[in-house]
Amino acid sequence: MKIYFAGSIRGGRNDRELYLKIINYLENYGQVLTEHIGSIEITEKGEDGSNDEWIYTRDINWLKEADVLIAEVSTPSLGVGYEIAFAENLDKNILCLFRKQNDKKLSAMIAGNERLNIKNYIHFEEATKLIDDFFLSNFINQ
Ligand code: 6K6
Repeated sequence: MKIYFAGSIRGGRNDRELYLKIINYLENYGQVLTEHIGSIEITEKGEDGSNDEWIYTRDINWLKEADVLIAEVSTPSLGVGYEIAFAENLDKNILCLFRKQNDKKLSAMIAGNERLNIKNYIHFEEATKLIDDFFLSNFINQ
């Protein structure tokens, strides 16, 4: 199982530690192609001298290769939104995890799409249960 995990980078890194925990949990189910999303070395500023064209090409190739896309969508990110639309067009299985906080609302362009599997949670433990349910219903119970 190849898993593409998507989480905000230039959209803001406030949830980075949560991404890392989710990535570690996802490794129970397969290979996470995008482990770096949880890395403390990747900041929203991009001071690592990254080459955008190289990153885009690599990430699109990984998306094509992936069996599933798990997107943490609580921090709004153009890149994550793009990846969700791209994966939808490739007919990938998609799980979007949205952490409920105050009255922040998910973009209608994600929340209103019936083809996306959008799940709300508050604590990390609930997210792990949602991940279990996703893999059970899409791959194990078939
Ligand atoms: C370092 C500092 C800034 O950027 C970097 C390295 N950049 C990226 N490396 C790997 N994946 C990236 C990078 N920038 C965006 N992505 C992809 O887009 C990831 O797969 C994320 O899921 C998503 C984040 O998009 P933004 O718009 O929040 O950056």
